[in-house]
Amino acid sequence: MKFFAFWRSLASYRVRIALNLKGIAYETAPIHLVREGGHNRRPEFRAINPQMRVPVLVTPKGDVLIQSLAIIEYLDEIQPEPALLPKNPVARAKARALAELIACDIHPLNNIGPLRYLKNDMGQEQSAIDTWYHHWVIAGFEALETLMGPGPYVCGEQVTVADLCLVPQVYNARRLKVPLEKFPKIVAADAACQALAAFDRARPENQPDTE
Ligand SMILES: N[C@@H](CCC(=O)N[C@@H](CS)C(=O)NCC(=O)O)C(=O)O
Repeated sequence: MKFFAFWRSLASYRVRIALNLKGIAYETAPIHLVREGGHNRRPEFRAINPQMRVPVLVTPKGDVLIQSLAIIEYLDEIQPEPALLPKNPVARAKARALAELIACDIHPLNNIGPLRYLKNDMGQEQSAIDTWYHHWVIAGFEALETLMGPGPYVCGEQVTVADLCLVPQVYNARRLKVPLEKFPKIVAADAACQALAAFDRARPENQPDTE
């Protein structure tokens, strides 16, 4: 598999964890999201993903897959073990809900493209952008912390797609200095995941394009 990604992209990080958990071999093709306005905006990458975002996974047959949650479900279907969704339909819906809380409701508000737009096109000061970032992460984490059970992982005993979304989001929150003391369950689930080799290998600092 060929994996277009950026070392500190949260959506790429989610898919890397899934690839590692499943033991699926892949080759990273780094796409720098910052240099020269973002290499994701170059015509050659736009031809691969018209959305100009990472991650993109290209299968051995040449199918081009975008959107981290769709890619993770694809990986779960071609390589069912270890399962990233519980078997029980209600538990499945809950795992998907917590994954989406992070991936659909927190992450898009603090993604590099929208933040760059706030700064460059809307003339916002960096301090206002930082306030915006913290506000949406904290609002999402407050809800998540309330919804989470006792652990050790986001949805209990099984590592699910929700953990694949949580760990990158916590990494980013720490990088941007969001205080996490109010979120003991989130911090504990992150630590439980980090203890697993598949999560460790997926860390941004362990990637070939890390800086
Ligand atoms: N919903 C998408 C989000 C993908 C996404 O926004 N990726 C970011 C990096 S985490 C990106 O490529 N941003 C480039 C930009 O916004 O210009 C997914 O889950 O794959």
